[in-house]
Amino acid sequence: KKNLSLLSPHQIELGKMLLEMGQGHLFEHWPEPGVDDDQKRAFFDQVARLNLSYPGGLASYMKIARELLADSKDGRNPFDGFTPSVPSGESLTFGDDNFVQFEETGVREMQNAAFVLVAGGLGERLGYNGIKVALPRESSTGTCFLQHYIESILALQDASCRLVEGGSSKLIPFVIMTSDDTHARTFELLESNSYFGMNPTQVKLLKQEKVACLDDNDARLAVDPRNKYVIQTKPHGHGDVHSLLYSSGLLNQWRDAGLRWVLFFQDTNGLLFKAIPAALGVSAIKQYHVNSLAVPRKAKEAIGGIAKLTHADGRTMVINVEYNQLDPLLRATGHPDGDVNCETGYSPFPGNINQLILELGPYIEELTKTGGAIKEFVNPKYKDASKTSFKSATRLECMMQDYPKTLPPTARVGFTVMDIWLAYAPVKNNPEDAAKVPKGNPYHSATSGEMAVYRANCRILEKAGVEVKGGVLQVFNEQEVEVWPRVTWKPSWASTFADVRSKVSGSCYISKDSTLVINGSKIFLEDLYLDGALVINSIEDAEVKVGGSVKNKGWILEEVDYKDASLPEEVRIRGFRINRVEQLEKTYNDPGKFCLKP
Ligand code: UGB
Repeated sequence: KKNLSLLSPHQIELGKMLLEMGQGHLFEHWPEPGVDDDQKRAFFDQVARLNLSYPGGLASYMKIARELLADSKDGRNPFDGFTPSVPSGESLTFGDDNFVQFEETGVREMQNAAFVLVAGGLGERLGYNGIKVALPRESSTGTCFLQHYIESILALQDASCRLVEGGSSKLIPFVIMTSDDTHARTFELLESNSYFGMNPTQVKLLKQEKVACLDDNDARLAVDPRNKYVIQTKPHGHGDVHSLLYSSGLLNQWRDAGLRWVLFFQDTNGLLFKAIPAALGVSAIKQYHVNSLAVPRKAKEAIGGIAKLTHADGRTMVINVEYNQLDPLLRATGHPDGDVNCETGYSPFPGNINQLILELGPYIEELTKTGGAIKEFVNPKYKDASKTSFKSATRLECMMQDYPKTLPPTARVGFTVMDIWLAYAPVKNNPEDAAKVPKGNPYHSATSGEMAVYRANCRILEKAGVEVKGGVLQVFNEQEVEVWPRVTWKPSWASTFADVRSKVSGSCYISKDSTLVINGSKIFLEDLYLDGALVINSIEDAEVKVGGSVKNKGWILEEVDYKDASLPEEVRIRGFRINRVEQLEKTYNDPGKFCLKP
């Protein structure tokens, strides 16, 4: 009470709220006025921030925390009363007529889309020191994830404009959710690279705040061990994206601008944009309010399973069951073996890759009711079986894919299953953990992520009629991966399978150790025989026909030791580097038509 004179009326209100919520311990050590006054004020600044950034404020946070902590202590799980079954969704096969149709519809709809990248996570499992979106997606060109994402969105923007008759050149909005851990470095990466060609007005960074940590089952707020005037905080999870979008006012702006779709995606999936046009086509044709992208899932793989949950009272929902919850849920509902593969060699539950497509109108309607609050969970690590104290402070968390949990039964919630090789290759695990992944399960490492890009590009070329040699098994960082020719192209070269088909003709061949870098949009491969490395750079107005026979020593993959500290971290985590021994590189910087035929 003696310290009240230091505080503004708003701070006094916040103090009262904390006392009423049983948080008196936060002030117990406070000395007389005149000592540490600035720190006391800073404490209330932090309380005000925590209060403002949580839907319903801190009081609501503590109330929900007590309920969830009590449930956790009693061993009650969020799926109590629900029985899981395998849901039915749209299943697409790359390249067939159906797929091509969905892609075309998707590209048309891009004019009405906004993209949201959740990139607030530090990627503790990967253990990389930088931000994950700055990692190269592949090391042949060194293009980082963020550049690839931006160029993919720009390519879709242009493609949509070309396809829609009289289409206006609408700029697709791009939001990046950052956190204190990633914000400054993400901004810096954009600024120092001129936003990778995107108009800076298209890009908005929304920073998520951390939430207060909790010391016990009464949700007593944890004091930071390093500073008694600071409440300890931890990340709240990717589910924050919904409340941030809502409070930013962007959703209404997008609706007023005539947009219809919001596409959410994660930080390190180098294949994702190969799946996006078709997935948006599914949303549009099936009129899904919510469409989650999925791939066949290996049992125990660290991706959530999409399940239909039916409650004893008749309620049903199609929702992600997170990977750590799927096994216990199955065991508790009559599946004694838990999360196991079925006769297909995969889990019967499709794997959630956390690419969500939401229809904007119903999304706004829902958020108007919820403020963007997402059903949370708590995962305390208890000291012992009495479940009364924690090993370290815990906090509430939320996931963006839990958005459908509050939707009414009338909501159209669906999902779209795509081939793994086409749609999903995240970079999440460090080399040691990746090497321990059970045989046959995906590594989700920098090594597998890069190899998957080459494999997907080669397979797509094969489908378009190119003869490609490859698929040789090789071990890097103790992970056995398929090695294909290092084929990369700019998103402006092809956003869809139809684009690839229109750029490849005649009889083309690529040998197994070749590299092909297509760095331009109007490059046409015709009767090309490639056995080596070929790099073609061209400006937008140069049309280049590439054929004939290209033979040279090429670019060689050299194994490196991930423990070799003399190498950059980006290289070490892959277990290989590229030795550019010899290549044919041609650059076309003038407008016109050209023919390369060595
Ligand atoms: N992220 C944030 O932006 N803020 C945060 O506070 C935390 C994360 P992880 P996770 O598809 O591979 C998810 O850590 O959470 C961003 C799904 O829950 O890579 O273990 C972060 O930057 C799971 O169902 O993954 O698992 C990153 O972009 C499954 O689908 C994203 O959120 C799995 O991803 C995901 O964070 C998957």
